[in-house]
Amino acid sequence: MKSKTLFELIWIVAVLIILTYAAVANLSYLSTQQQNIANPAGGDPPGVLINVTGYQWAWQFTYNNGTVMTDKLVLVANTTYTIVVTSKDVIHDLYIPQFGVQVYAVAGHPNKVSFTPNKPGTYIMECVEYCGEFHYEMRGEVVVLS
Ligand SMILES: [Cu+2]
Repeated sequence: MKSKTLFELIWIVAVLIILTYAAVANLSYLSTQQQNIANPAGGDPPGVLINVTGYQWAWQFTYNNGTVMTDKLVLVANTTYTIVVTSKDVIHDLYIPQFGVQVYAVAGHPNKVSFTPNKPGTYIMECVEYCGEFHYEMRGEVVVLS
């Protein structure tokens, strides 16, 4: 065997060892990271549950007591809420900038986010994922009562 061929074989084996190590390390790490941040592991979601459905082109908020509101979310200050966000059609993205809340609305994949508003007032919310002709109408207000 020529030394050039031997060198190439060693080089190929070394690269294969490095790539195999990287693949195994990545896969074992990823297997521990299956939940995303919006769906923390374990336990009941904290606070009051509100179901949120995005559709072309509005947001619908359904409270525990059956009350349904469109493009308006009314909350009470210093209460913890968990919103469960989904979509009836295309992907939307609920954004409440002053709360630091942004969550994708994906049909068949409810995403949860918990937050506790602590300052009464009126805030804006909007869809920040282009979702069709009247995307710009998917905006509303969040009213936080004292
Ligand atoms: Cu939208």
